[in-house]
Amino acid sequence: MRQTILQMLEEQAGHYVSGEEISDLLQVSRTAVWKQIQALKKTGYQIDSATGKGYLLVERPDLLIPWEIKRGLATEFLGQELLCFAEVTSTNEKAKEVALAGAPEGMVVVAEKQLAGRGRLARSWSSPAGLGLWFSLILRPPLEPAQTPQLTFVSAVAVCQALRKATGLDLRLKWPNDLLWQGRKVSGILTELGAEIAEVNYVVVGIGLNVNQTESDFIPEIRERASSLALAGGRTWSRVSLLQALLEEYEKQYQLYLSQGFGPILEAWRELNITLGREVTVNTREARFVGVAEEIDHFGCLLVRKDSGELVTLIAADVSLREEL
Ligand code: BT5
Repeated sequence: MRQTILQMLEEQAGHYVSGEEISDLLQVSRTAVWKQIQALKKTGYQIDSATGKGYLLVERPDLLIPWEIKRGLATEFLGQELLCFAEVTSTNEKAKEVALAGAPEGMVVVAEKQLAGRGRLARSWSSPAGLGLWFSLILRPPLEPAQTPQLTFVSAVAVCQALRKATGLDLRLKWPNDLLWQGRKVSGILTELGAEIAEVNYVVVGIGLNVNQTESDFIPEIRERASSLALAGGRTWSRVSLLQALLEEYEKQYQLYLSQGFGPILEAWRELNITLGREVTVNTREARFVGVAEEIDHFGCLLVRKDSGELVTLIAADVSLREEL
């Protein structure tokens, strides 16, 4: 009922819709309509009510709810099914749970706030309420498990392209999964796999994006190294519009990858990255060394040339660009 009312108000954008018209269409009392309008206002919709005229939709809230996200979302399958939470431990955890229970490819889990957002290697990901996008995609790609690291690049390219187009900001990628603005981290991606030895069951791609944080919204531990689109652009952004842009671009890049392979993705990644050709400091679980980031191989591994001339292949590591130190 609430959605129908919103739809009616939206169709008459700029004009009042009478309570009578709504109650006639819905076959409910005027009081019932009034109650629904109050509920919508409480959710954050700005609706003006004028005696004798009816109701006017003034402004929609930037809320991560299915009705808002799906409105005008131009994807075939990605995000057409949504699970939205005000609060969740981690959208990746939720997504894995529902993927195991049979959720379809393309389902997206979104939260306003994560209580235990995660990065790689059990690190934590700060996800305060209402300021960013914290969401996970469920994919069921026809891939072998060994190919799935390539999806991190599909994701990185999709996120970077979508946000560059939507904001006009010069956002760049750092191997393997960081989106940076002027050297500061704006977004991170956590890809998790559920697979048999020869077959992928599901892939969950978790994306965290800082949108409207000011400097003081960041916890002290990351304040120096993190940024948000608001800080970068000097204005706030609609999270709903950004999420739509991200899902649309992601679907496009994912389909390109499935039909044409890793080549075009890697090419796009090369264009957007700031790691290759640079002197880097590498931290792995076992070692720390300096070298030059020379190339990305077909599995997404980074090849780093040490000063000794030895070429090291990195599957997972933290890489900092020398200028950052
Ligand atoms: C990542 O890990 O960058 C992957 C982050 C993925 C987060 C999403 S949110 C939706 C989904 N659900 C989850 O639970 N996770 C995914 P990593 O490369 O390991 O970077 C983690 C490091 O980034 C931390 O150790 C901090 O130093 C820093 N960090 C934490 N929160 C941050 C934030 N909001 N912005 C920038 N940096 C942050």
